[in-house]
Amino acid sequence: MSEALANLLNETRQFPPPAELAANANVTADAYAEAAEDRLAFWERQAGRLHWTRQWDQVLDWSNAPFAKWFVGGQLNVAYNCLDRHVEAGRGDKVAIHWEGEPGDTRTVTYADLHKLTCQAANALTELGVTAGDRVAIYLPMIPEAAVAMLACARIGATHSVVFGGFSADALTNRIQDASAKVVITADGGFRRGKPSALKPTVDEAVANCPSVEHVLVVRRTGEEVAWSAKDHWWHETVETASPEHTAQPFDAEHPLYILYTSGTTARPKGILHTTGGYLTQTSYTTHAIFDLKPETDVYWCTADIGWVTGHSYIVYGPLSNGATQVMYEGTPDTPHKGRFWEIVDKYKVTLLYTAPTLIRTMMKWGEDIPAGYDLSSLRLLGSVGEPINPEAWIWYRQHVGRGELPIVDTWWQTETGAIMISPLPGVTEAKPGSAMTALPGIVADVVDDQGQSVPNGGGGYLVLREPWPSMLRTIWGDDNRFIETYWSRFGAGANNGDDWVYFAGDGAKKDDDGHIWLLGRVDDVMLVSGHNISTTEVESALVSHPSVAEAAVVGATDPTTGQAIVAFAIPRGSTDISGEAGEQLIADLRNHVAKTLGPIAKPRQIMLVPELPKTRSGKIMRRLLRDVAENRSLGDVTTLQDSSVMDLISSGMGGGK
Ligand code: 6R9
Repeated sequence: MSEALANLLNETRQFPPPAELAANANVTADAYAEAAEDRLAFWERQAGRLHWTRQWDQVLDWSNAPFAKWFVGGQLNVAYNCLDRHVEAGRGDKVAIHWEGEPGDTRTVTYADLHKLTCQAANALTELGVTAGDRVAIYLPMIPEAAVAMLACARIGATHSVVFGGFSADALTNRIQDASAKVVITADGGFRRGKPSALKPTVDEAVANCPSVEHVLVVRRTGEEVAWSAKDHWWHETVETASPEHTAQPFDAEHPLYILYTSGTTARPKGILHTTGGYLTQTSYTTHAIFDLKPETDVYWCTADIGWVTGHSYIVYGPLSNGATQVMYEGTPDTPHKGRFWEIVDKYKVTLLYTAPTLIRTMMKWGEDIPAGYDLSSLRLLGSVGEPINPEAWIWYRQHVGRGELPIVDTWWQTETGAIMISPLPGVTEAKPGSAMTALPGIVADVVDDQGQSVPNGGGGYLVLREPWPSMLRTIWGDDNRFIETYWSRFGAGANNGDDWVYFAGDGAKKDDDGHIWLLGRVDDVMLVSGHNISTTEVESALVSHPSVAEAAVVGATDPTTGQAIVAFAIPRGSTDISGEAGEQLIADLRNHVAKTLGPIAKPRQIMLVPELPKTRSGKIMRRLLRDVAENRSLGDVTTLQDSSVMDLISSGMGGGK
């Protein structure tokens, strides 16, 4: 890229924290000052929130950068921290998980229940020959056993690799093979969109090509018929009959906790490796600080899937290490009706809700009458993660879910960072809609230009992290070179540019006039139009700020005159008329609206009105596929697509185009 990303959007609204929340917040502005004074001492204090069986000798060993070691010499058990210590403190009867199955069946799982099941699963895995350092693949629906399986691995020091329940046999095979997993934990299936959706046949297909797999543990969830082989064991016959007595052994702070493959919109998936002490320290601290979690009174709900890093850090490790009560939901937001999420908030009196922009934009499309039909007065804080949240979606979320008064924490982070890195603090920050605002205490983020120079306020470029952080990835499983090349070779020491190692996040960002950070999407998605870099996020936000648009995706398509031209795909809001002439008129209005909002350079060459957008299973728009459509190419790899029929709808040109 020859110049910094264009800096077009001018959003000036700002919302201070509610006074009561600010007065009682878990974390105040002092945290920034404390961390600035001594970053390592700050993290050392956060590590002290956990139970260690051996104190560390050194907070950070960065002598072999970019390979970090945090809390060197310290020992702890992650499952002990998430379960035993709460039970030992007399909180065994506290609800850990209010589980809601898609068909409406429910389970109430207390900390004592979760502890017992995890001990049983730890014994069963040990019985099957799993020892510390072995890898276990987990391919489960959103049922409590998913958390149990992860915690049981952590308890015995096995490294888990959770694979999204929606991934194909090929994707599962590659991931099992890459990590040489010894055991797979799965289920007959789960419920999705009102129907049982089988998982076991996919595992059977994968395991046939994975000689490393010795055993398959199968949870019975749907009760559907499954094929059976000598490697298979029913969970209820193996785990639920095992001894509930199990003493957690401590593991080294740098013991591998899990591998998680990034969805990878391009190329071969990367097995991101996270370890024990630093990861738990930062996931635990951020849950406490950013969600202001009060374990005695809050009911927390993160709507992510366990197969995504958000499910790892903010369903399992962060909330459970804090002793939270949370909701876990198996299904989709529109089964059996479009009010399902709000019904759940109402039913369990959810106080802290953490979801994704894609969900919020979908709710916008369905209309505000739906949340208005439920009592959402229990909510006190809202969170967002996964993509840049467009200012209008932010405002809608605050207005129609947050009664026009709740704080929103827009949390930027990645599978690689393990935990939240940039976010408002809910009792401190005056939030701006669409901005993740400020690096957390103890985190050093910056925006740099092509040369790696920090840009001044008002400038745009690449998001980088200048100092190592506790929950950082340690490497790419089995590929240290790729780890260095992907994240550490663009700027700083790895690019032979200075002594300091600089982490390249792959996201475009800008600093506004106050120095607050705005994420602009993946660098690969930036468009180069007549020599100007334009961010897809900003054009999308301009489109979403039009009252007739619920969601938009923008790509740069090759253009003979401008190099790239902006092509937009827009989903109209619920009642919008897009037939014939009305559709043509809307398209013309939208092009002018973007030109007026951002300037003529950002006016899309073409806008297509579509019913849906292609998304990954974690809800991110797959712009790569839309580029294929915009450039009339046949579609590339669609394996990570949530719903492959979406592309047929788009390609068939529903709603027409210009
Ligand atoms: C947690 C997660 C990481 C990528 C990241 C960025 C995008 C996530 C965001 C955000 C803007 C936010 N992203 N949160 N962009 N604002 N609040 O999503 O991990 O699946 O690895 O994706 O998601 O582009 O680089 P992961």
